[in-house]
Amino acid sequence: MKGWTGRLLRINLSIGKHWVQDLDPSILINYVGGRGLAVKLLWDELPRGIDPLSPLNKLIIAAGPLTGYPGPNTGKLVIAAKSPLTGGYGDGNIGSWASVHLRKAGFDAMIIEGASSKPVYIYVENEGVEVKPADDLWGLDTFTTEDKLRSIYGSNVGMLIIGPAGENLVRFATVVAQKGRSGGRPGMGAVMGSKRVKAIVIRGTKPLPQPADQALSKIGVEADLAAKAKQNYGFWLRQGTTATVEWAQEASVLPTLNYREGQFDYYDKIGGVMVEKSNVTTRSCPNCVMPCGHVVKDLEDQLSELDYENIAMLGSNIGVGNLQEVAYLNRLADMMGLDTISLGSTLGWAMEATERGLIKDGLEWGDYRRAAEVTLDIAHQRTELGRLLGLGVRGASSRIGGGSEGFAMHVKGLEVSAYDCHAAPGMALAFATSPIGAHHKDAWVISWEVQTNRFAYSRDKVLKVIELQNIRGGWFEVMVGCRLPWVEIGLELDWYWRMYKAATGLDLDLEGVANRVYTLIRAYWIREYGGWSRDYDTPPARWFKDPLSKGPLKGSRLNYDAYQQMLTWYYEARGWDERGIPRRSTLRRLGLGYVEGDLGKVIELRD
Ligand code: PTT
Ligand code: SF4
Repeated sequence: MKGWTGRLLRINLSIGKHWVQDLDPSILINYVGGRGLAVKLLWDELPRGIDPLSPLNKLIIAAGPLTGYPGPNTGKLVIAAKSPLTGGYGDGNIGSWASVHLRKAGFDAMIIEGASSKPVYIYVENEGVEVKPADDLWGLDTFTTEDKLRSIYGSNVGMLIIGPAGENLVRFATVVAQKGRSGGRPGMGAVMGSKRVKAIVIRGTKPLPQPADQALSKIGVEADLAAKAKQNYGFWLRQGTTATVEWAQEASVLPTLNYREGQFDYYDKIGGVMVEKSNVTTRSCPNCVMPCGHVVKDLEDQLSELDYENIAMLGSNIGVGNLQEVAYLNRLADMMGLDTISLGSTLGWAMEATERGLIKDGLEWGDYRRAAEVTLDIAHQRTELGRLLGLGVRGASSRIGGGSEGFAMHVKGLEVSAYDCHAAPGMALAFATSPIGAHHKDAWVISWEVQTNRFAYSRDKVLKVIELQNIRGGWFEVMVGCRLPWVEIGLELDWYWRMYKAATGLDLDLEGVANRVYTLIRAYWIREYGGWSRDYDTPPARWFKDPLSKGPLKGSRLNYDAYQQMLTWYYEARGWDERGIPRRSTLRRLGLGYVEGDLGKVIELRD
């Protein structure tokens, strides 16, 4: 195979062995890499119903056929496992030199299985694997851990690290790289922690696999130049994703006070303009043509790398209207290895529960100092409150009850990313049908939606959600490059098809791959949940029940029946029945007939 290394590195910590396996070419063609390869491996290898934090879970680290080659933003990887936060399929997409080094070590993917009895870190240098004691690293934050490992291995390695949150199995612990890249929202850091792996350090010294066409480098360089020539490029370099704060305020979708409102009085104190003024440097993933990591100094004069989601969730959503305070909370999350979206949502939920008298000695809106204390408490699991909130909003609300489920902002257990959907039914559908829970990564339909008829519950909107899911979740997550050149500055998708063809010699069947991957992920959830309900594909109750109380869209809320109609259209277009279960005919058409047996054991399949 051209473009792929065609090899997988498997490390079993329980038996202390590792070995290299060839990847079946038909799997690479049909599932490509990244998320596609990950879900295929998890479906095939995980027994049904395992505890995600047991040694039976497997952590998949997967690159794709363009990873590392010259071209726009090819330095990312997917990290996936059965999620301890949702109980379904979980993944994240992280920028790290580990992606390029993995491929230069000769692998498209790596599986970590079993568990070590003691804290360890893993060092991979080409085929050589060493599992080393990590007693002196265990308990350290991700920044200190990176410094210590760099003092041993130098700068020419890639690293994936967990913080105390991952060690303590916090359900929304992530994996961190480069002191500010964080991936694996649905608890991939906790899965790594359950295996007692503090860090993975990779050094690859081999050439990347031969592409099918030597013109690949030329196409990649031309694509980089085309990105730099885009009209929006200069503005992007100044503000990156943080400009979304002002846009979200204008569109009344900026999550505010636990998604009660879509506008925040102090948005301009935490927005893109403020970030631009405060910026001290910019960071990026490998091979990035348009760096988006805007670094500012926080309250303690330390560096903190900001993106839109961090600002909205640790700012407006919890009532903090000061950039240095937001940056401080963000840095703590990065050091602890906590997902900022889930953290901001959980803190917002706890603030509302405190206000309603459901939590004693909780925390007040806007109190960043208490929010910082609680963040550290969650990461270290010190008190009852920290342990409660470490479960995420679904777990915490089901534990304390009292109606708190009604303001727990999640879908399938994953906290909603930073877009309020009281007046955005298309985005609500995108969150509710995202294959990992309420993440925006699969379909950020909201910018299109607010420019068109945002109040419509139309079939067109449903088809737009699917179109975006297939490109974003079904292409960028399987090829594993960063989608921002396309989304944010308008780089044409054709560049990616050309690069894929030059790397692999194959024409991309986008629809086929995306539908196959989406349907296999759906099958995985059904197998793990032991059935399915439309409620799982329905957004949080708050957006239906509690209208916006102020702003230009005052009174707006979602219509439940109209939403359910959209969901029915969604299922039809995906070839799933009205319960949300893939039809037999769909499974067979997509080459997924092999799941029928397992799926048929938990639910009746229809033709
Ligand atoms: C992503 C999610 C996002 S999406 C953000 S900000 W965003 C939050 N960032 C966090 C952070 O930082 N620290 C922290 N402790 N937790 C964080 N949680 C949140 O994680 C990220 C960028 C961004 S910035 C976005 S939109 C794009 N996401 C991509 C994606 O999902 N797929 C893809 N093919 N390309 C993408 N490009 C962009 O990558 P998750 P990263 Mg992230 C400080 O991982 O789990 O998907 O969650 O990986 O390297 O940090 O890049 O306004
Ligand atoms: Fe990484 Fe941002 Fe560049 Fe994408 S745009 S590759 S997320 S630095």
